[in-house]
Order: sequence, then structure tokens, then C-alpha cells
Amino acid sequence: MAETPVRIIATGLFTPPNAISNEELVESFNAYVAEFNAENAAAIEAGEMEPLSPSSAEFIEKASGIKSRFVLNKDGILDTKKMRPSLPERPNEELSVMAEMGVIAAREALKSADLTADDIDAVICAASNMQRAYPAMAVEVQSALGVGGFAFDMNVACASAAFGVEAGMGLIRNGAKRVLMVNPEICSGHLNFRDRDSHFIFGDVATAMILERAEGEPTGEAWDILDTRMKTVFSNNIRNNFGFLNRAAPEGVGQKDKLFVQEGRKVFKDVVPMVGEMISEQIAENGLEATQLRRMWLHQANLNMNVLIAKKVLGRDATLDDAPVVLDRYANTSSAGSIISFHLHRDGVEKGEYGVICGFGAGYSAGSVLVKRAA
Ligand code: CO8
Repeated sequence: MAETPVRIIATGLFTPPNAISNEELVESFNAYVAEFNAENAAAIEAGEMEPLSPSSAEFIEKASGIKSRFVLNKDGILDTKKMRPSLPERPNEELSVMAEMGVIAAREALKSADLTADDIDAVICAASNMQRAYPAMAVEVQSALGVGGFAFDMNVACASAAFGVEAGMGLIRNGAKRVLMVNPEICSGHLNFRDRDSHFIFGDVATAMILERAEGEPTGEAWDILDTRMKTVFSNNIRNNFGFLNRAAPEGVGQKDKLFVQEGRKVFKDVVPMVGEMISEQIAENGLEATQLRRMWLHQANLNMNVLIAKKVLGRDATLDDAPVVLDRYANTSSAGSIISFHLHRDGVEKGEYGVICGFGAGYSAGSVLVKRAA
């Protein structure tokens, strides 16, 4: 175990009230395609422009395992004239949307551990995209909750939560007693809902986790962190170039890579072996056999990806009990995916049993946290 032992003692989840099924999403996308092709009929007819192809709910479920997603705003996304969430800018005096989601998830985690803001020494906001550059979202969450100490943001794309656990452990080694991590993800804000290849991939959510220095017997639920692994390998296959040096061009012109873009097949091919090897090495180097791994709370990007990773690690087909799936209802929620899975599906793992919380994505980046249920 690490020099200063650290435990996970609570998690929290905020799920937006609106859901969009594949059928609803595809109906809107296909209406947009029909409008686009009608508006550009002459150019298409003259061979100057390719017509757009419709999407399909069957393809989406088969290719990804996604059936539905939660979003902060449904109307704007489904409106073929907008195809982006309508989230009005808030005055600086109001809590930002991202902080608000993080605070709701954090409050749930605090409540379940029977703690208050006074029991927390630091806040980390670990997510794929912050809604502004500064002040840090984490400082806003800290202030809204009334936490002392300090707070900071960090971004390692879909692996942010695993890297956030590593960062939190570092703070605890340096004297903090408890660290709160939040993972608010407004993926719908940077997803291109006009892109057939990716319009279905993401959803919005926020998760929270409380880490604590392990001293004495735990008073409530506790998961000892035995080991963490981090790996990054540069790749252009998942990008989002939005930023102040890359101003958004007028609608539709050179816009594509100012939102999420990826080479999905390449990502799949590169990331599956990278993550499978990472978890297998982690287990072996901690003196464990794959048969001792009771559960894997994997990043929720693509069902087939998780099936392959779990099979590679376990050496057999994995069941939903081995590697729970939340992707069907939540879609890819970036850094929050593995934490939603851990939050909703940790019953049945008994004291003394082992599990892995693992996130992976753009960068490429991958982070794996080996845990043992302590109480
Ligand atoms: N409907 C119908 N047909 C379609 C559609 C559609 N919507 N889209 C594509 N097709 C067709 C294609 O035209 C193609 O047809 P053909 O074979 O005739 O050319 C065929 O289906 C196959 O297309 P693809 O190769 O694109 O399909 P795949 O089977 O590879 O599935 C996936 C696509 C689901 C994207 C898959 O490749 C995948 O999941 N890959 C892994 C992706 C992944 O893990 N990405 C990680 C991203 S997360 C991250 O770290 C970034 C964080 C940032 C958060 C940002 C929030 C916005």
C-alpha cells in the first residue's frame, strides 16, 4: 500500500432531468439532413456538393451500445436550426452551470459520508472541458460549498477522474486529511450534433468523490487505494481545438475541429490494448491474479471496447457483474463514466475484494486505480 494510505469514502452523482433517446436524436438529425439536402439540391444535383447521409438508431446502438443520453438542455439540441444546447450565459454573480452540477454531486457525496464542508481540505475539478478559463471551476465549487483550503482545475480528457484521484492522493500525502473531487461534464456543449459519425456519442452529468487519509478503522464505507497507474501517449485521433487562439469561424466555416472530432476506429484500435495491458500489469505487479479482480468500473465510451478490455484482463468473457455498463443510459460522459459506474454498481463487492476504476480517452490518456473494499 502507498506510504500514506488513502481511501475512497464516498461518491455523488448529478443526472440532468432531460434524456434524449437514440430515436429522438436521429429524428432531429435526419430532419436536419433533409433540410440541408433540400436547401442545397441544385449544388448536389450539379455534383458540386455531396448530399448528407441520414443517421440511424440501430447503427448507434450496434456500434456503441448507447440507447439514450442525459442532457442539460434538450430543445436546443433537437432544434434543427440550432443543434446545440440552449444554456443562457449567466451573470458572474450567479453560480456557473458547471459549478452547479459539481456542487449537487458533491453535496450527495458529503451527505453519504456524513461530512460537512469543514471536513474537506481541498477541491479538485477534474473534467474534459472547463466552461471558462478562470477563475477555476474548482474554486467556485469550493466557495459555494464553504470549503476552506484551496482548489484547482485539471483536464486529462476522459481520464481526468483517475488522474484526479492521483492528484488528490498527492495532496493527502502532503498533509490534507480529505480531498473532494468533482467531475462535471457538459459534453453536449462541445459535441457537433450535425456530425453523423459522432452526434450520438456524449451526454451530460457530474460525479463527485471524497478521498481520505486512511487512519484507524473506517467509520463507514471505505475503499483502500492500493495502486494508481497513469499513461499518456500523444495522438491526434481525438481533438477539440476550441480556444482563444483558435477563434470559432462563422457558423459552418472551418468549424469542425472547434468541437469534438475523432477517428473513432483508430481510437478503438489504439486504446483497447493500451488499457488492457495497463490493468493487467497493475494487477500482476500488485501480486494479484486476474481471477481476484471482482469488478472493473471502466470508462464508458463504447460497449464493444469495454467487452474487449475486460476480456483481455480476465482471460474470459466478462459479465455485466464483472464490468457494469451505464453507457446505455448515460452515453459517454467523459471523465465521469467510470465514476458513475462505481457509484451505481459497487454493491456485491465484499470487504477484502478488489476492483479497478479506469478512465481513458483523448491524449491519448489512461488512468487506473486499484482498490480493495475495506468496509
Ligand atoms: N448512422 C448510420 N451509419 C453511420 C453513422 C450513423 N450515425 N455513423 C457512421 N455510419 C456508417 C459509416 O458511414 C460507415 O459506413 P461505411 O462502412 O459504409 O463507410 C459505417 O457506419 C462505420 O462507421 P465508423 O467506422 O465510424 O463506425 P464504427 O463501427 O467504428 O463506430 C464509433 C463508431 C462508435 C465512434 C467507434 O469507432 C468508437 O466508439 N470508437 C471509440 C471512440 C472513443 O472511445 N473515443 C473516445 C472519445 S472520449 C475522449 O477522451 C474525449 C473527451 C472529450 C469529451 C468531449 C465531449 C464532446
